[in-house]
Amino acid sequence: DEFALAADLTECDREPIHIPGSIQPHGVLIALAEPDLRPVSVSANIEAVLGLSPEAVLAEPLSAHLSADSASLLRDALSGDLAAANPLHVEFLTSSGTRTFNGILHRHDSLCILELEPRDTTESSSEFFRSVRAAIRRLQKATSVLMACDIAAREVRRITGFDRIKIYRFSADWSGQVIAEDRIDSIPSLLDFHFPASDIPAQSRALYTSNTVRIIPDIGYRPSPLLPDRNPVTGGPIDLSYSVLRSVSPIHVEYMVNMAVYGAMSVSIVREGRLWGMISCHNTSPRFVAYEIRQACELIAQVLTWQISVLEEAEIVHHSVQVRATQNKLLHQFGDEQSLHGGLSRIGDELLALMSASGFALCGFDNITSFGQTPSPVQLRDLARWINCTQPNGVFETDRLAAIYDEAATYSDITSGVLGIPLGRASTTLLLWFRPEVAQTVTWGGDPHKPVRIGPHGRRLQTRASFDAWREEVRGRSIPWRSHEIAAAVEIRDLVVDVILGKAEQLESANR
Ligand code: BLA
Repeated sequence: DEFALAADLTECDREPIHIPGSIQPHGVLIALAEPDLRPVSVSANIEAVLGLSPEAVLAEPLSAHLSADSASLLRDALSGDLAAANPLHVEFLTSSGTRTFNGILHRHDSLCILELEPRDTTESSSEFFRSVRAAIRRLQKATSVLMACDIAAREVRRITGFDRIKIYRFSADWSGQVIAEDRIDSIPSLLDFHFPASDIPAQSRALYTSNTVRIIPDIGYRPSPLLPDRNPVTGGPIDLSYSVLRSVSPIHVEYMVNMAVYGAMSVSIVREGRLWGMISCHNTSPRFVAYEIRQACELIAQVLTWQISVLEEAEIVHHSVQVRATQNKLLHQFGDEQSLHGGLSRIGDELLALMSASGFALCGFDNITSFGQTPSPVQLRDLARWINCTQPNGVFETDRLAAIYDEAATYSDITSGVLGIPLGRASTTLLLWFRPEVAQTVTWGGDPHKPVRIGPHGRRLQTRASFDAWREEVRGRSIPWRSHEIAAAVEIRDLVVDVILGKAEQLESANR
């Protein structure tokens, strides 16, 4: 059974979260077969919400329960651009009169799925539009990725009213970090908090890449089962990948309860088809936000994605300008400096800053220059010799040296990451940059002594335990070298070679 499978935390990736067989009960789900829109499955709570028994709904075409306008609205939506039609105002005829819902309609796996949610009528649409426009304007003023994320967090909080908004960013290995936050004072901060990839398992990330907004209005809900949970076209369970009411993994519910979060929403940030991050919203009490507001948040996430793309490009351009400046400085320094080692030492700070490195070394055959945090000269010589054997002539790059080079185990905290560039094809001289272990540079903001009630699935489902798991995972690992950084290191090497050649020519002509 699914729950037992989910309960084994080593199998997180295998929980089939897209076919839970149930929904969250703040709305009603009706699965319809085309072309006559005959209901084939309905959530059990339809009885409590609409006073209609599931059997009665399953017995007739849906139009029997809708106003004439709603029935034609539904037909029009299905023959046109479905996604653009949502939300549909659906009028349901019940024994106690007409009830209007936000109808959210999609087609998937040979079925039409209609989900009915409460409507929000508190704000006028022009007011709302103004508010969203203001958010987008502010976002467009951001001048860095972090600033854009800060603004997005603030604007999403303003529009939704959640207690705490976090922007998570995924790393290349799918672990993640909270990089921006906006919150009320009484809820703890999770800013800078890191978590392991397994906290948001692979199948969840895949789902969040295609279905980008989800809401859990009340963590304490009782799931409402689909009757029956069977897709008559495929013979399998009903696939809720694109549903807005899909029941949430019980494992994740426990995680939220352990965090004292009782209402949540999250919006994916998808950049070039890859999940870049998430806007995650928490509330200490249950909270529902209407579909229109979720759409606005989706729009904000979209604008944020564009801003991130533009600003990341700009950051790379800015970096290459800095590379150029460092090169010029290097050239200048060498004008009145006889030795390569001396010249490099003079621009040590730039060489480190440019590569976000903590140490640098130039390891020649019988001469080593180093500055910042590096292994000892003896260790450096051994390391250079080893790199020259393992990777002769090429760029050597790792974010976890000790995993491939045993000797580094004793100093892996300060030099988990190494970037090595040989001076030339026939040269054993190496330019080496070092980065520290990433866990060393991060501190945990939460209170480890705060008592927490441990749920049926144990301690692992707590932010503190999950932070510890992340620390274990990244032991001996640095922040990886990015391609534009490696390119910059190669450019610095090329310049160093030019300088050496220039000096050689000068010497030659002086000797002639
Ligand atoms: C989903 N886990 C998630 C989501 C987040 C996290 C953000 C997306 C759903 C949402 O928006 O709430 C993780 N949330 C965090 C973390 C923090 C946070 C780390 O606020 C820290 C501040 N989760 C686990 C383990 C498993 C697991 C060990 O920690 C594996 C069994 C599973 N997480 C899990 C699953 C989902 C999930 C299955 C998908 C939930 C769903 O959509 O049904």
